[in-house]
Amino acid sequence: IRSATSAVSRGKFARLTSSDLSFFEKTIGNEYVKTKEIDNYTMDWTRQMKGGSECVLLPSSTEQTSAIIKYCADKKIAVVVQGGNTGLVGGATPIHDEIILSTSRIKNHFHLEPSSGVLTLDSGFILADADNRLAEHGFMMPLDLGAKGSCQIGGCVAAGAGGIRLLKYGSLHSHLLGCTMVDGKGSILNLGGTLRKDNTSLHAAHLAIGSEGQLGVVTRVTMGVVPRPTSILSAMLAVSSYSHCLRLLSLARSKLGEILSSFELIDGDTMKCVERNLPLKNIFEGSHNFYVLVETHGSNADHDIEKLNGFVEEALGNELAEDGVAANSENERAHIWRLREESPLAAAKDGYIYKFDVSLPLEHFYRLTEETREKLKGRARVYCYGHLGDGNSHLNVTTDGEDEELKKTLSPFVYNWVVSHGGSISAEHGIGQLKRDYRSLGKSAAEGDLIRALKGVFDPHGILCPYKMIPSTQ
Ligand code: S2G
Ligand code: ZN
Repeated sequence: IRSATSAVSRGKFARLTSSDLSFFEKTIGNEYVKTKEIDNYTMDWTRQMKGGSECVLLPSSTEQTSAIIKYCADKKIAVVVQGGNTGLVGGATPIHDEIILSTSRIKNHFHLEPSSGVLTLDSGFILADADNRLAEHGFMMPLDLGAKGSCQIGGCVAAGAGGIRLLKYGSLHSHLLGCTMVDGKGSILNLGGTLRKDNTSLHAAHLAIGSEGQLGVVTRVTMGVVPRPTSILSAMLAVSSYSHCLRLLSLARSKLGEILSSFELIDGDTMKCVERNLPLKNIFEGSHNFYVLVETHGSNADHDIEKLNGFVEEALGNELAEDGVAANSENERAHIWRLREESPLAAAKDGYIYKFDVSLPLEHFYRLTEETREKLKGRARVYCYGHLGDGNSHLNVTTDGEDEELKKTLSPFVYNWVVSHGGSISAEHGIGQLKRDYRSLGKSAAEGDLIRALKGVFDPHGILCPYKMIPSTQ
């Protein structure tokens, strides 16, 4: 277990008392105030960060959440907000003894307006469950990520989740229409609404996206959902060089156009790691330097199959790819995706892991991996997989033991490299505690002042998720 950031001293927050606990029990019911066996809440998904909360609260509504936050603001009790706890930067787990407010039970309201395709749902709905409920009406959630089976829509909004279909459907900013948020004073803010077009004020609901619990607890989300594609096809290509991958991306955009939904990358070392650490076989004979995964979403299978096969044939024909296959069964499509979606699991099994989630201009995207591999030759293994179509690289580094010097030097090296090449130190995973020390890299002082001022408006007592993305105004 590591404290991911430089040691952050505990703020001037109250210590929990028995009268606090009895207030919480009176407000939400004894069984929803947990003080025992709470490791699954105090430890993050990577099992590498753990805090010392003494209690977990599970309110079932916006109103109960408001009563809790009002009380905590009054008593100066620090609170960390948690959805499905699937995050990768320790944003939803405590640093010290912040109490945990889980949105897991806030999942009563779910309303789809079928003619407009506008969905209003409570924040505790798990992404996959929401998507399954939409399927019955021919709709689909516009985002999909590996954690879909346990991440909650409120947490997706608060984390600014990206995932594997952002290329076609856009980010959550393309879909969020409104949200209910309980701010750090316990006030219930109903921001935005259900209209696709409402230009009557600042679009304050969008502040919730990527807010990481700093401004308030998202308890309800209103968003546009998308028509469920009746034709979903996937192909995988084996590629010799990164420049060929980029040319394949251009070819995919021109040949697949509006049906292109995903364009993912797995580099050769990652594929070898997948084959070594998981019972999963590469779909191609022999090893290649890169693998590209392409998915299309459309409404006419014949039309889509013709376009995808045409794309693969042209890629092979003009030698952009060394090998390529369009999956012709659901099993084959699932296998192709497992190779990509289980790359993180394979890397996690490879030793002590340093995970990155960076955005880079496409011309620099793979250079970072090459320079890191060069720098750490013989000392660490370096993997790269990710959403090439979005310019989002998941560089992962593993070592056999815990290399104390690397712990200190790798993140500064990677993050300074990324910022100096016009990139972002966090594409979709956020800042949390893991990247707290680098949050202002490449940012202007004026922007920092504005962000802190906004934090002060929403959370004047600084009780929400302290020690993380936004320095407290206290
Ligand atoms: C991905 C999630 C896991 C990881 O695979 O696209 O966002 O290892 C990641 O970063
Ligand atoms: Zn990702």
